[in-house]
Amino acid sequence: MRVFIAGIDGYLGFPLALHLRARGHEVAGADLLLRRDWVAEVGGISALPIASYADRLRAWQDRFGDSLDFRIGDLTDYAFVRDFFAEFQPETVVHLGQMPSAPYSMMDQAHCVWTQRNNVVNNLNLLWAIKEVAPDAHLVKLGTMGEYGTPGLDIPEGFFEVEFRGRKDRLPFPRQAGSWYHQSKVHDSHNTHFAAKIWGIRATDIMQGVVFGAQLPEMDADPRLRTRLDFDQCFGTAINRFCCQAVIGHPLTVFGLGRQKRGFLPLIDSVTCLRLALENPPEPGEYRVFNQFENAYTIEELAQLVQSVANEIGLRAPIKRYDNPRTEQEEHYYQPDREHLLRLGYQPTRDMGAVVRAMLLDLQAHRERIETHADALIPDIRWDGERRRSTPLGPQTSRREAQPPSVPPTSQGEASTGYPLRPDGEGLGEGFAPDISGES
Ligand code: USQ
Repeated sequence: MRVFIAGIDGYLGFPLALHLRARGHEVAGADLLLRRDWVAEVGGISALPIASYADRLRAWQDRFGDSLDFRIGDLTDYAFVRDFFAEFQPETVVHLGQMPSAPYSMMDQAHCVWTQRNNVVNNLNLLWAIKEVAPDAHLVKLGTMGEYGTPGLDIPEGFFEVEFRGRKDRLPFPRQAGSWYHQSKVHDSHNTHFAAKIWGIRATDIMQGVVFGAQLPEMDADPRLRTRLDFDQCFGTAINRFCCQAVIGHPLTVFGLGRQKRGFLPLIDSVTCLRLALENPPEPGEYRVFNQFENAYTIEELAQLVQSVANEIGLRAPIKRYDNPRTEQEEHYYQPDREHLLRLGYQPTRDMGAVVRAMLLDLQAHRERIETHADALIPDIRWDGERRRSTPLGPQTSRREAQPPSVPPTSQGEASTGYPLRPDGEGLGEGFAPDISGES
């Protein structure tokens, strides 16, 4: 199958390209390499070294014996997208080419507007290019579980039956996104659904949970084929950040109560699910929604998982609660469905601990990259628009209420959460010293 990947240089895009090519698909893709710039803009760096764009192309040639049609271009430039599609004639378009960070979009007016303009316009361009030059192509659009928010109801896959004043209908499940970035994905969902309706486009909208890890068998042969792994406040996601924190002895930064629940999945599950979606396309005009995650966990559970695996390999990994820079529910009902992908053959990775372990072992060889950018770990972008660094919460306090999370003692027998890192509760930014003995 000819597959076009928008965002082919990204955390998911490049691994997906490798995974598909290794299974015989023909792959092409576009990227403006912006992720590399954004991470630098917020003071971060990929914890695992990644090859340049040119080196990735050389590694691809060495690995597969053919060249990858990977073009640097802007998806908001319609002529670029349309001409590429006209030439390549994709049978599937996988859209991973968007600004993916909630905090980045919350930074200020310019970052909010840029995020929405970029994401909404580039999705519209892909829809128009499919309509105009590749009308039979299937769009696999990366949305996010965050589109649904955290309602007090079970979350179906996109649609639900509603009864209102004696009448019933099947309607899109309400979207209650929690950031300007997540809102951009909601707009995309509406636009994609509409395009399927009016033009007969085939579309799969993937409500993906939080991806973690950087392991994929196809990347093992050559370090130039590796994907990135970020840990900064914007582009590092929870488990990846916790693992990077653990290898440098930084406390795992649980925001607020830590009882926020989200769907999570390892990288390998993400690329496997995307492949299953594209190998099983919907009918023309069908817009379907897949919820894509391995399972739902609280942040506190994940911090504990990282801590216990880290302890097994000799890392301390204390857990610490920080005042939450986000406006989000810290304790809530969360019960999303994920049946569609299981029906297509998805077998979720069950051993999350093994993925965390592999990540920690990998990261240990690159700890100096994290240490030298440790300033990017503590968030200062706040949902209320202020820029102020989060500070550790004292015992039994949170912005919302009392109960500290029930975290078991670490292997050293210390209480592992709920106490300021330093007696004055300060630091962790410029003054952060990784080796803080006796404190958790
Ligand atoms: N969190 C912490 N400590 C941290 C980082 C995060 O407690 O150091 C908490 C956050 O407060 C939040 C949860 O962990 O409650 C998830 O945050 P995250 O940064 O891991 O992920 P999020 O901002 O939700 O966004 C990520 C990706 C985004 C994707 C989304 C899927 O960056 O592209 O759309 O996960 S989902 O979360 O299902 O919406």
